[in-house]
Amino acid sequence: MEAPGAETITWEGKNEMLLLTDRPPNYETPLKYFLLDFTPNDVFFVRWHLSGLPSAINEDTFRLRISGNVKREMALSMNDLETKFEPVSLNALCACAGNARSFFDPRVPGAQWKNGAMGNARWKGVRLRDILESAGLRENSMNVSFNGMDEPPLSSVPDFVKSLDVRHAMDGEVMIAYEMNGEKLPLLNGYPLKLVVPGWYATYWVGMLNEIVVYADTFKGYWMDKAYQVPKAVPNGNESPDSLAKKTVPINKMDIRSLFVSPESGSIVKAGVPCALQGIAFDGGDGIAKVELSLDSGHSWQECVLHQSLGKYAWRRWNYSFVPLEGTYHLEVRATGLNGETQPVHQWNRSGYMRNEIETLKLKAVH
Ligand SMILES: Nc1nc2c(c(=O)[nH]1)N[C@H]1C(S)=C(S)[C@@H](COP(=O)(O)O)O[C@H]1N2
Ligand SMILES: [Mo]
Repeated sequence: MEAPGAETITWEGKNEMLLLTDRPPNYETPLKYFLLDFTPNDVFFVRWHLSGLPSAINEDTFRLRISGNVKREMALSMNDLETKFEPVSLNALCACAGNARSFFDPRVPGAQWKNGAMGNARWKGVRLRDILESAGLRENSMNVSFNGMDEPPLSSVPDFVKSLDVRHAMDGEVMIAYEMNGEKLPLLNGYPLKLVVPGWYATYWVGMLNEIVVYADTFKGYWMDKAYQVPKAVPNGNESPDSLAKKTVPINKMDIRSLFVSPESGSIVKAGVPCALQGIAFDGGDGIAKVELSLDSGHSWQECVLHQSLGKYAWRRWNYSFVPLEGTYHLEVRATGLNGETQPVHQWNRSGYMRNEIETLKLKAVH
């Protein structure tokens, strides 16, 4: 397997990203950008499943269509969305379910992401609820599906369509974003519209969104029923390679995770001089209670300093300073949520999803 991140590319307003694949475009954000509260659009990770992407979209003729089990079918222009509905803003982390997949042991197939398949952004748009209310949901509605303008390269490949339960779609938090960090979305991040599903993995954040369909029954499709499945009712999507879970469910809320951002693992630091460790932590929206660091491979833990919250669906930065003695360090970091959840010491699943095993950072301190 080719090592990910071997090459850097610039394309369509993107800058200095790590290239995983070219067609479809899959680019990873270099870790150093996670020292910022918000991930700049020009280095925000890119993940597409299908290579049939439009190379340009005309904002004047673009329409978002709402159909199916509704009283009034609608075709909304960008101007309709920006002027006829109340604008809302939200800080939220968009994290690929397969982020950090390359660290699973034994290795699993799929895009070999390191930690850069995520980004924190300020999203602006309209509430999905407001759109569905104006279309008028019929009472027996069950599921709502979301489809973008990307297309399969071959008719044998299923189109990328995701769905949510109608109650989730109507919770007032799920939004249709037309801005990201104060600008229009980059084409490669789903211009002109991206579904924002706060606290849920990015597979639901359908980009280039142009079709919403309401169902009176359960939506069925490859990307809900076959792909993005995780072991049922098991914390952290855990299973064992030699006894795979028999029951699976569609992946959903993000589990709790913390990681090191700086310095990078393998760095050499100065003994006797304060070493500033920095990182981030996040969960599915219940909130981070504490982030702790261990200098002795998990025997004892010290609390890190949490930076100010950017909102419950955003990541939370943390830092910790210590004075290393000469020698080798295996540092560990773990987050605990307000809901009591914390990170596992070991974790694995066949598809490499929801990675949140406690991370180790190796440092060498020299005089
Ligand atoms: N239309 C469409 N939306 C999509 C996808 C896709 O392949 N097609 N991939 C999803 C996945 S798996 C992820 S991780 C996020 C990535 O969003 P980004 O490209 O803005 O980083 O988009 C989601 N939305
Ligand atoms: Mo993803």
